[in-house]
Amino acid sequence: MSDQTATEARPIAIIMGSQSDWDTMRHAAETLEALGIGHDCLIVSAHRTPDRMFAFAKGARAAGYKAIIAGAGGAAHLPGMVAALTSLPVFGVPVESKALSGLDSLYSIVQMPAGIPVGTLAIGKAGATNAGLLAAAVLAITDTALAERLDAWRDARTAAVTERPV
Ligand code: RP5
Repeated sequence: MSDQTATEARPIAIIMGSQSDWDTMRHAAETLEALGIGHDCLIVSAHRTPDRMFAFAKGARAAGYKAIIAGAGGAAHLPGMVAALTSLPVFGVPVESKALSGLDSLYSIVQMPAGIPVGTLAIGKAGATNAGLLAAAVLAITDTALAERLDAWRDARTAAVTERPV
């Protein structure tokens, strides 16, 4: 397999500020897996490993990624910092924090000044899952087979809704 083929097989990067974010961010990974979308999962901390963050973000497009899902909690500057360093789409997932239940994470990620966008999802598992779906939707613009899988995924959720509670 050539390098080109290898990078095309992993179009989404899921990054997170800490190992402790994985319990949330794994839902983004599981969603991509369910849709057959290759991805890398990396720990990239804006404040503990700033050099790693810089290298990742500056090299992300050349590495073949098409979009980045970035999760962080507390003073969650990772998505915004990465968005400042690459023009790839960045989807931010606020991880639920202990002290402020993720409101701090949400405000840190969503309140980007005009000019550097971060598409911000809901706090926690729902946000991570939806980040995976949103990244899939971006890829599906130019991938009809993926668009069909995405529609099938959604149809299955619709079919699972019973008319009455059980
Ligand atoms: C952030 O600080 C991480 O994204 C994580 O959500 C939070 C706490 O990190 P740990 O102290 O658990 O490593 O950088």
